[in-house]
Amino acid sequence: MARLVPNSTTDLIAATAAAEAQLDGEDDGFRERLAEVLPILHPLFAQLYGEREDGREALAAVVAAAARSWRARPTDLKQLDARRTQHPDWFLSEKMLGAVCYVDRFAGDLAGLRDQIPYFQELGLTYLHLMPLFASPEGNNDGGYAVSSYREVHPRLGTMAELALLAADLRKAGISLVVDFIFNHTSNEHEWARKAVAGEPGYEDFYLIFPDRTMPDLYEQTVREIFPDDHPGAFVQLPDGRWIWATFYHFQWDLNYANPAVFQAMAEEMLFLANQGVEVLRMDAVAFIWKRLGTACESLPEAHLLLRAFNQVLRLGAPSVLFKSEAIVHPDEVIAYISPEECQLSYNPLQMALGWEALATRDGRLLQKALDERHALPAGTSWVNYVRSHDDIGWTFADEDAAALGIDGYPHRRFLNDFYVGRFDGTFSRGVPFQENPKTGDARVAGTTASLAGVEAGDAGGEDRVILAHSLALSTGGVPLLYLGDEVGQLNDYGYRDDPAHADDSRWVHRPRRDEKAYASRHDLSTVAGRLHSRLTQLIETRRRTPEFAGNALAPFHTPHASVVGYQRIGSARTILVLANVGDSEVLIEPITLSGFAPAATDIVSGAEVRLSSGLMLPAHGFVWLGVEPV
Ligand code: OTU
Repeated sequence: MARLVPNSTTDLIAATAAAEAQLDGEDDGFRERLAEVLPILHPLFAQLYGEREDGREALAAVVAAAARSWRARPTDLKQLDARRTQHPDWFLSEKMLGAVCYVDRFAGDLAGLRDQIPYFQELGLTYLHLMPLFASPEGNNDGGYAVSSYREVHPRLGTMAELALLAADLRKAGISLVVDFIFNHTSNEHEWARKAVAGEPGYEDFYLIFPDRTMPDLYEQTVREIFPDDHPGAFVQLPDGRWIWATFYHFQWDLNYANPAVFQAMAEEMLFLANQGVEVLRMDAVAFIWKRLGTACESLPEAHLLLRAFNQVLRLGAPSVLFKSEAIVHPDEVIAYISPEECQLSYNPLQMALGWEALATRDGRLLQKALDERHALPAGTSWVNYVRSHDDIGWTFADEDAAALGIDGYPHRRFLNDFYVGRFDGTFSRGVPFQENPKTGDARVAGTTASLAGVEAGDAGGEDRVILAHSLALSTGGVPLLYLGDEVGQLNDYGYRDDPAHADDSRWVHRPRRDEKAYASRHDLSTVAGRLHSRLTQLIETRRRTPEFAGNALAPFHTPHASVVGYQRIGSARTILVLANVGDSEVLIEPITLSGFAPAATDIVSGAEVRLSSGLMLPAHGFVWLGVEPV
């Protein structure tokens, strides 16, 4: 064995030879890509694994795996690779629309999901995130986020062959399949986990196992508790008395990426999924993948190096696949994962949380500040904007942004938690607390969009708030992502409390099964489902025919009203001006505020003419998407 040496030609020659052995004379562009990728991948490996004897072997093995995977890659996927290389900005189109669902909760199994493709087309979806569908332990498995095999679909849902067929069918329908790459941890039932615990050579070092509390105690001086309801700290004890790193549930064991064999093994799983037709990998819990004593063990520089290295492996073996970052952390950290070389897509947890913050406070200033100062992204990348996900809502805004508006972050978060879990007098929200930590006062909120927005409580503004929240996700830029069920106003499902596998995880309150009745009445305007569905689909259709909504670029637009959020999507021929009122009373936007635009404007949702010279009345929880021209 030899060490990786920065700039060493011997390393490059060894890696190239390993690839050649797999290519066996075939190419299809692989060699050209290898020539571009190796000078990037090799230094990344040297930085990550330079101290280890086996780093160099892992590099050669990874490159060989990519070559093998490329040879096995189905022709239609190679054609997709070629198309996407020609149009790398495909995901920035105004026609992009995403949705997310659990296979079992929405459609029973993969076959049932396939039957929903006509509905997905009716909605106009181009991106479908299926929640984790891999083999996982029985009982609580964190909604599938504890993976026992990345190569097996959970038998209850179907088979890997069915998943590949589904991916192809979705692709034919213009929909990109997105699945999670849960790469921070595996379940305790994964083959690697069993072998690691048994001390099988080659696997002892796949996880972080310590003989006693010495190291865990040291680490725990600086790491956060993520799921304190499950276990304190970041470690759990094994039956033999040793301690293993488990950031999330006790059955989710963190992988040890300081071991190059772990990178190699996971790169192979990633390439495998890419060849099933997965077009976007949602990179779960990216912030946690590297640990160093004395730090928070979150968002360390190596986490970025790892993502870059994984990305290069994809460039070799499955060039069209994109990464979506799941970092629900401080906005400075979220943005650091977004670049063409790292994650091309990212959840926008700040906009999501501040949309809710604005609705609770009836004050849009913190959201406006985020749109003004924290929305811009590098070229070739995009936000995924959403109203809520399968997870809790955490108040991840920057304290310094709040302070600039005279808001103290800590009590503000407490207020928001109280408001959304229904502990605040006069609240319209029916949420449930998630992972309340009495030690830190930290908590997060669970609930469906309709329940959090006031529909469940029967609040008069409930439906308007649901639409207003979606208007934000559909108009600020990037890929909008719907949680299926929200478009028909599904309410909280308290039944999770009776299911032993779910009772301790309140996020199940907002993961209801598909409500057949609500879907059946989606065209009936006398129902909540019908009204929400009709208003929402009208916005979706408007977005799709409005090229100004492509990409992420947004210019602020300020009014003198604290409850009004404003921004412009500037196109080549005209501008779309969006104004939204998060308050409970109507607001008149004065003519002077709008005097920079020609008096004749169009409400692009209804098609109505609007005379800006008379000012503009925004109803409570109301908004407009206006086609305007500068004077
Ligand atoms: C993710 O979320 C998933 O989205 C969750 O559903 C999983 O439970 C978890 O990882 C473990 O796989 O703590 O409450 O960014 O907020 O990664 C959600 C930090 C979570 C975490 C996030 C995590």
